[in-house]
Amino acid sequence: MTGVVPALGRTALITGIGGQDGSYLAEHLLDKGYRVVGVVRRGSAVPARIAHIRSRIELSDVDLLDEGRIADLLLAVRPQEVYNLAGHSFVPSSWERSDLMADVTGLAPARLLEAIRTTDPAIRFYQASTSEIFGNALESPQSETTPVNPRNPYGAAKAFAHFSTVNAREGLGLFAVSGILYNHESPRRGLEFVSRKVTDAAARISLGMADSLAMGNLDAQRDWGFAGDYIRAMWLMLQQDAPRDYVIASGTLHSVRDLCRVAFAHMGLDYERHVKIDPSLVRPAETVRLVGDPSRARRDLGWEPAMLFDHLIAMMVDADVERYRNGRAHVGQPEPGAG
Ligand code: G4F
Repeated sequence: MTGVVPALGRTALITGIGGQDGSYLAEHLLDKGYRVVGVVRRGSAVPARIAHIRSRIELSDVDLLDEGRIADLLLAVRPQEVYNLAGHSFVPSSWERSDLMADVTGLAPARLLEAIRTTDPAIRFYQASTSEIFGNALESPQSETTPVNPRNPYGAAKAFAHFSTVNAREGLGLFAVSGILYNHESPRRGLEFVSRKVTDAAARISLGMADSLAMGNLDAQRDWGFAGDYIRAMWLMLQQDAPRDYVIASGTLHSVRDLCRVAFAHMGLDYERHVKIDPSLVRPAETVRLVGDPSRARRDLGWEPAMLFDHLIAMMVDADVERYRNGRAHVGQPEPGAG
């Protein structure tokens, strides 16, 4: 790996740099003058989401299941900050191979923390946690003190990673934080996720390329925000004097029906004429009313989401329409194993 260390002299390592959040975070850190090193899946081509910044970042394909190689990578790169964003993130596919989910999403963060402890305990570590750890939430809205109660293999693996991070902080004294992020979307979101599935369909239907959209539970509700806002919070968490966990959320619930209504209306369409329910897409163990209370982030980090729901969805529809009109490459192909 080669690269000029910028004047700021700080280096960040991002696992999962080729994903939605990794690509936005890499841009953010480059803008701040960081040297950025990314870990990508072994043998994969340079992901489309980071093609535009490829010449400004360094990439490594270290296997996150191999603790020895992770330690070697840390010694070679010498980062001050590590952002662990790698792992599978599509909830339904976690039921198919829960063992793989546990290995990559659950255990890899523990291996990273152990490698940090043995190579350079001054490294600041960010773990991408999720509202799915609250699962069948015991209170609403959820905050950093809400009991963890996951409802699927993905949430269970993330809960293990979350507690590994808390324990590394409280037991080993590492600067390790867990960002408990609620759903966050963008034009770079994978097409298997509901926001992008709907905005892509609204674009195709408005352009006469399709006529209908098969959906699961329209009454499911989520707390949705813009990924570009949420990665700012990740960075802010690692700039604090003391490490703490933070809920990052909009604090507002919308239904999947609202999402369809807003996306289709943006193109002058009535969603009820195009959306069909496919019972096979309805999830057996749906998490209910996951809505976050981001008060601690607002208070400590000065963080606020800048983009609200309607604007976010309209922006995503516009991006999909433009992509089809210009025949541009498709960003956000479903991740391996996604249904
Ligand atoms: O977009 P989704 O697939 O996201 P989900 O399951 O909430 O998970 C996302 O957010 C979590 C919290 O940040 C992350 F931990 C996770 O990694 C991922 O990023 O589904 C959202 C909602 C669900 O209630 C689902 O049942 O949309 C509902 N839904 C209804 N019809 C659908 C569909 N979801 C999908 N993907 N496809 C549908 O046809």
